[in-house]
Amino acid sequence: MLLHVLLALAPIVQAPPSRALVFDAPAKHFTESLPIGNGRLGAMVFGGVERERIVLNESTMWSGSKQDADRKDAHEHLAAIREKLFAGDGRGAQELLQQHFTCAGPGSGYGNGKDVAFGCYQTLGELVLEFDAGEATDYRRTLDLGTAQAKVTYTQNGVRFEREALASGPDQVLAFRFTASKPGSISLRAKLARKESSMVALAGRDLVLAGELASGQKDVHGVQYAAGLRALNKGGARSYDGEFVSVRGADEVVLLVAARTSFVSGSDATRAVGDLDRAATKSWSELSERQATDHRAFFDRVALELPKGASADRTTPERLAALERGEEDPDLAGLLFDYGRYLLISSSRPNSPLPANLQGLWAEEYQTPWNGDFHININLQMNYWPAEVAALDDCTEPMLKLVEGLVAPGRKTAQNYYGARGWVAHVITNPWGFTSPGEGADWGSTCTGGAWMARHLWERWLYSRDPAVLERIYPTLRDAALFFDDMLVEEPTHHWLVTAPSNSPENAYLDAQGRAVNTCMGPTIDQQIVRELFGAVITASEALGADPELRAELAAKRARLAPHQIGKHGQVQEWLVDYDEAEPQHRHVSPLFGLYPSDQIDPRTTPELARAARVTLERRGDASTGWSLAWKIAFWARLGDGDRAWKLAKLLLKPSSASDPLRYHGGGTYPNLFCAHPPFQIDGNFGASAAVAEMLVQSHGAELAVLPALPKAWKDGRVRGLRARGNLGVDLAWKDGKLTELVLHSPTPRDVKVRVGDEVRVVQAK
Ligand code: FUC
Repeated sequence: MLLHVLLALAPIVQAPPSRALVFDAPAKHFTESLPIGNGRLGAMVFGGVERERIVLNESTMWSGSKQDADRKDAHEHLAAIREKLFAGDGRGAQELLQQHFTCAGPGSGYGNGKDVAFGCYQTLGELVLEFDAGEATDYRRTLDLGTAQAKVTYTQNGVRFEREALASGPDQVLAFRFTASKPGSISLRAKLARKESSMVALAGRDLVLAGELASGQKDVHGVQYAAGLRALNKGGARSYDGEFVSVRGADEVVLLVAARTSFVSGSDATRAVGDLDRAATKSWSELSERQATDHRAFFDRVALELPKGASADRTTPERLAALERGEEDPDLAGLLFDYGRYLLISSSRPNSPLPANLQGLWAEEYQTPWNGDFHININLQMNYWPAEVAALDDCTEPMLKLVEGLVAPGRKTAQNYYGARGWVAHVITNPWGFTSPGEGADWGSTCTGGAWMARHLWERWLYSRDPAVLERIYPTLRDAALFFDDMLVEEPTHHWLVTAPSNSPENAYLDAQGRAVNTCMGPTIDQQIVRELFGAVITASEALGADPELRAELAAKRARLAPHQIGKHGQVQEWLVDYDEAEPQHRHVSPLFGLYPSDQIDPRTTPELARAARVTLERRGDASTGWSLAWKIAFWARLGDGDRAWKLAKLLLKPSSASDPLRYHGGGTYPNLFCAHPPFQIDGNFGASAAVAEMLVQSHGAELAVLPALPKAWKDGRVRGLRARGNLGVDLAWKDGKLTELVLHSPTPRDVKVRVGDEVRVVQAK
C-alpha cells in the first residue's frame, strides 16, 4: 500500500507558538506562583501588589553530608534471606531484611531527613518586597515560556507599574526590574530572609544573607551558602535600614540577587558578590537579552502546535477549569509539553551542579517533601524522560554526572550487601552519593535503581550515535551489569535467574496467608531492567571490541533470566509467582516498565504481552497520583491508543488546589501547572512532556512510528524539532488526523523505515 505523504522538500518553517502562563491575580500559594530558573538559581514570583514574596532557590542548598550508611555485615545475612525466599516465606525474608539488610542509621529519616546525614533540599530563602499601599486595577501576571521572563503589571493611583523577573544563565543572577509610566513613582523596601541558619549583614552596598546548613554528623561542616542583594536605582534616593534596602521616588529600580554555596567550591560570599559586580556592569536590556537568547537556544529547538479551544486566551486557571467542564482545548497539552521543556531547561542545564530534583529546583520548604531528593525507583528517571526526544540531550549532563558519581560508593554497597562486583544503588540517593538500601525494607530494597538510571546513559548513545558518548558510558554500564552478573541467583522452581532480595517498587503482594508482603525475588521490573542492561552492555562491548568473555557470560545469563509471564487475570505478572496485589490500583505500574520506557512489550513484536499490558492498565484503573498519570499516558501512547492517552492527560490536567482540601486528593495540576502528586512533585510535568512526544513520534523499534497515538480531538497540528533514536530530527504536520508533511533530518543522508498507521515506507533523511 502506498503511503499518502507529501514529503516536503524544504524543512517545515514554523514560528514557535507563543505560550504563556497567565493570571489576573497575585499568587496566594506557592503553587500559583511563577517559576524561573537558570539551572542553578531559581525563583518563584508571587506578584503581590503591596507585599511581594519571591521564593529563592539554589540547587545545591542541601543539608546533610557524605556518610557511610552501609551495614558492613549485611552480606552475611544474604544466604538466609534467600533461603526464606526460596521456601516461599517472603514475610520471614522481609523481617530479616528489616533487621540486617536496610541502611545503617536513620537513612532518609522516612522523608524527614533535614537534620540527619542524608539531608534535605531546602529553600535559599525569600526576597521580600514592600511597596506603597493602594488599590490595584488591571492586574496581570504572566510567564512567557519563550523568553523565560515573568511579568507583573497593574495600575495604581493612575500610574501603570511593571515588574519583570528573570534568571540569567550567562550572568548567573536573578534580576528584577521595576518601572512605571510616570517618572519618580518607584518606591520599595527589599530584604533577603531565611528562617533557619542565617544571618544578614550589610557588606559594602549589598545585603548579604549567609549561613551553614546542618550536616547531620558531629564535627562535620554542612553546606555554607551566601546570597547577596544589590539595588540599582535610576533617580530617587537609596538608603539602608537594618535588614532592608529602601529606594524612594525612583524612575526605575533593578534588584540583583546572586547566591553561591560551598557545595561546588568555597568562599561563597566573595563569589556571590563577584556575580553581583559583574551583572551590575550591564544595562537591563543587555541582561535581559543575554538571558533570553541563552534560553531560546534551548527552548526554540522544538515547536508544537495543536488546535486551540475556545478558552485559549483566558487565564491559565480558567483554561484548566474549562477543560474539566469538558471544553476541548488540545493546545493545553501543547502548553504542558512546552512547560515540561521549560522546567527542564530552567532546572537542569549542561553546567548545573545537580540534576532536577523532586521539585526541579523550586522549593519553599526547609523540610521539603521526601527531602526533595533523587528517588530512583522512577522519579529521577521520569524527570529526564523528555530530554532526548525534546532535543534537550545536553540538559541530561548533571544527571549523567550524578549517576557516574554513584559508581564509587555503589561499589562498596555491592560488596557490603551482596559480596558482588560492580556497583548498585537502591531507591533513594542524594548529592552525597547515598547508595545503601532505604531504612524501610518495605520500600527501600529495590536493587535496580542504579541500573534503571544507567539506561539513560544508554539512551544518550541510542539517540546521539556519538562514539565519544559510547566510550564515556561503557564503564558505568558494564559495572552496573557486573553487579547483576554476580548477584543473580537461580530460583528453585523454574531454575531461572532472578534478583533476590528485591521489591516491585513500593507495591506489596498478598502471600498464601493473605498478608501483604513487599520482599520478593525476581519482580518483573527487575528482570526487565537487567535484560535491557545486559543487552546494552553486550551491544556496546561488541561495538567497542571490549570484554569478549564478559559479553559471552552476560549473553548466557540473559537467556536464563525469568521471562515475562501472563497472570491469572490476563495481566503482565508483577511477581515471579502470580500473587495478587495488596493494592491493585497501586501508583507504580512496574511490570509495564517493559512497555515504557523500555520496549520489551510492544503491540507489533509481542502482541500477546501488549494485550496483557492493557489488562494491567485496566486493573490499575485510570486515576492516580500525578507522575503515575503521566506514566499511563505514555503507556497508552505505546499501545497506540491516542484517545485514551488524551483522556488520561485530561485527568492529569484536572485542577488541583493546595488551599482547598477538597481538591487536594489525587493527582492533577496546580494553577501554575506544577504537577500535583499531591503535593507538588515535578516528575509528572516531565513525564507529561515525554508522553505527549510519544503520542506524536516513537523510535524504539525497527521503524520510526509517526503519529502512532494521535487523539481524534488533535485534528490538525504540526511539530518541528523532535528527536528520534539514530540521530534523527523529525518535523511533521497533519490535517484531519492524516499526516501531510514529514521531513527527517540526519547528518548524513540515509533511508529510514517509517510507519504511519498500517503502512510502512522508506523515507530518506537528509
Ligand atoms: C516514590 C513514589 C512516591 C513518591 C516518592 C517521592 O517512592 O512511590 O509516590 O513519588 O517517590
